[in-house]
Amino acid sequence: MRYLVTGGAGFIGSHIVDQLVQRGQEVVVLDDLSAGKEANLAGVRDKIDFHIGSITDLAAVQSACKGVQYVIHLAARTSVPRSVLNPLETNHVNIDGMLNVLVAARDAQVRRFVFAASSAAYGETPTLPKVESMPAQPISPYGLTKYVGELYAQVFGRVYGLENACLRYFNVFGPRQDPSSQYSGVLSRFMLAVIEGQAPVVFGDGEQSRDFTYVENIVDETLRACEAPGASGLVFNGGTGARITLNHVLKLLEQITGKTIKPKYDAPRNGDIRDSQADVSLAGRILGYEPRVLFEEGLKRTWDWYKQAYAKM
Ligand code: UD2
Repeated sequence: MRYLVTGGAGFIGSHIVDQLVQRGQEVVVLDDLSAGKEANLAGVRDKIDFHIGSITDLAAVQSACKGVQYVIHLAARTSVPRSVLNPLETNHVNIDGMLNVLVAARDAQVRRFVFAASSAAYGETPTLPKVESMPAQPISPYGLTKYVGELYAQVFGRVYGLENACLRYFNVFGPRQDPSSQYSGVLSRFMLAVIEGQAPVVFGDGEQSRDFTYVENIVDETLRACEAPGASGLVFNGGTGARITLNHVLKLLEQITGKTIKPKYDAPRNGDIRDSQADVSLAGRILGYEPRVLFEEGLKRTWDWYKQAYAKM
C-alpha cells in the first residue's frame, strides 16, 4: 500500500513513517520543514518519496497524493499560544491547508483519510476522563481549527464518500520532540533543562496533570485507524487513559536520571487547563488499541534519546 503522511518530517509524523517503512509499505512525505526536520527521516530517507512543500499549495498536495491509498494528515501549526498570537496563520494552515488535503484525497480516491485531531477540542470541560461524546468546547484558535478539521473530514465522508477517522491526540511525547521553543511540550523542556543543568520551569504549582502519551502508542493507534473496519466517520481519543502531575513527573525524572532536580515554580500559564485524561475505551473497542508503552517506560526511552541527541551540544 502507498501512504501519504503530511507533516511526515515532524516529531510524530517521522515515527509513523519509520513504522510504515518497517512494515514494508510505500511512503510519500509532504512537509514544508517549517517545524519538521529532514534529520528526523535520516534512517528512511532513501526508502521514501519526500516532497518538500506546504499543504497550503493545492498543486503540491495533489502531486503528493498520486497513487496513494491512505492519507495520514498531521501537517499543521501545532502551538496553542502561537494560534492566540496569530489566528489567521493557524486558520490558514490548519483549515485551508487541510481542505486542500481532503480535496486531493477525494480526487485520488484514497481508501481512508486519517486526521491528527487534538484533545484541545475538549477545552475546559471539567469532566474526567474525556469521552468523545462530550460536546467540543475549544478555548483557543488552535483547538477550534482542530475541531473544524474533524467536522470537515466527516462532511467529506457524508458528501463524497471519503472514509475518514480522527484521533484526538493527548500530550504526545518521545524522541525527536523539539524542545527549542518556550512553547515546546513540557517533557521535552524538562529533559533539555536537566541536560543543560538548568532548573526546569514549572508554570503554576505543578499539580496540573496530563495524559502524557508515549509516541509509539500513537503510531500504533494511527495505523490501526487506517484499516480498522467500522472506524470511518468516528473520532477517537489518542491517549493512555491515565494522568500524571508535573510534580510526579519530576520525581520520576530524578530517579531515571540519577540527578537532583530543583524546579523553579513560576506563575501559571495563561489559558492552561488543570487536568487532562483520555477515555480510550472506544479506541479499544473499534481499533483494538491499547497503550503498550506506559508512562515510566516511555520517559526512560525519551531520556535516553535526549541524552544522546543533546548532551554534547
Ligand atoms: C497540549 C498540546 C497542545 C494542545 C493542548 C490541548 C503538547 C505539546 N501540546 O498542550 O497541542 O493539544 O494540549 O489542551 O502536547 N509547562 C511547564 N513548564 C514548561 C512548559 C509547560 O510547567 O516549560 C506546563 C504548562 O503550563 C501546562 C503543562 O506543563 O500546564 C503542559 O504543557 P504543554 O505545553 O506540554 O501541553 P498542553 O497541555 O498545554
